[in-house]
Amino acid sequence: MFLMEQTMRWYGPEDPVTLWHIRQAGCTGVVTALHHIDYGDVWSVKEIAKRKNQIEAVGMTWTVVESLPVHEDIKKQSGDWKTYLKSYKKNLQNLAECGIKVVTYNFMPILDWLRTDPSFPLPDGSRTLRFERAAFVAFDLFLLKRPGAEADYTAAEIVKAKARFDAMSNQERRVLYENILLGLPGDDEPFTAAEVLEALQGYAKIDANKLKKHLFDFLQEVVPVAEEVGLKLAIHPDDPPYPMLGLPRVVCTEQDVAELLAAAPSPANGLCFCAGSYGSRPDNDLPGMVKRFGDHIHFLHLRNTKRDNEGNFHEAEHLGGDTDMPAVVREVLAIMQRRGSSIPMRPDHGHQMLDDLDKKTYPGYSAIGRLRGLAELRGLEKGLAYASGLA
Ligand code: CS2
Ligand code: MN
Repeated sequence: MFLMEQTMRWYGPEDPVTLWHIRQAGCTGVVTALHHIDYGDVWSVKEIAKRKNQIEAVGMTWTVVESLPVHEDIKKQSGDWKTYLKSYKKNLQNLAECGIKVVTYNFMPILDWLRTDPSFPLPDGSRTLRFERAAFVAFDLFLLKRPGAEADYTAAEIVKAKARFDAMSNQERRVLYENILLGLPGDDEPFTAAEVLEALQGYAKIDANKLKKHLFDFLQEVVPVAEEVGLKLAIHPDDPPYPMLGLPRVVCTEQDVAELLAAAPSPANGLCFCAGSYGSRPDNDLPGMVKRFGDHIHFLHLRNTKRDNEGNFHEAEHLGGDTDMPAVVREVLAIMQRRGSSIPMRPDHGHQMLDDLDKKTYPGYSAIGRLRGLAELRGLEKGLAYASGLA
């Protein structure tokens, strides 16, 4: 019987959640990246091996690289993109040489995930990440002051955002601003408004079709390299999965996934199936997607979200929220038995709870909250396996 391989993300030696904590949570694998290396630069075999040894010294394996970032120039096909493409391929070769099997990346322009509040209080006193539509619209219109932003919202949304903004103190406005521009996970320096507007300008002529074409071109270049060196690529979906700040987002729906898989057919062209990201859209059928894309799923982020009908959502308990997690895990179990191998899984984020509340970790990457998620997911999986006669 094949069960999911349990992993957690580790941000490296600076992470307050240590490798020993991850091991004590029951993980056999670690998901990490060389966060100290600038985007687009080469990860040398020496640096990769050093990190791998640190993980193995604690009795775990470096199971997945998350992320090997794609340089903005590749997404825009501008500037030095051909040089960055070469470095990307070199990185795949170096990682494979060190025995890494799965590499996660995303193709979101400029920003990675985006929330308005990384520490939204829940009724039980724990905290979670939340996206509030009116606060986000207020940020776009009145804090960032993005030229032309009004055209992206309805009149009713603008009125609501204005009321929300007017009721905020200066301190609340500053906090909202910083929350939204937290930048990439693992990066403490928020962008300035001027930097964001300039970066957005770089995408002024890139619509969804063009960005898709750039993604497909990228895949046609890197998938054969991954296949040759025995690596699996795993693209993370866009989060939230729709256009933001006038930027196109092209990995949001089942249709997007079908197209990107068809653009470079190969088992190496795969997915990081993030239930949290896909699940924040009501039109994505998650168990169905797992079933249909099973052969291409090389990494799982199991996380739940709770949506409302105003476009807000928060990260719910792993077994709560809108996604039918038992149905997702049941499909994952079926795929693993069919493929005859385990798929690595991490609980993605967790709530801040108990002692987490007094600690500063990367947003979403608390120790106890993730441990709770992981423990519930592994219990669910074992239970389903027993019930279906697998165990
Ligand atoms: C992650 C993403 O913390 C998170 O939300 O799921 O940041 C993910 O690591 C990247 O998008 C993958 O490239
Ligand atoms: Mn994710």
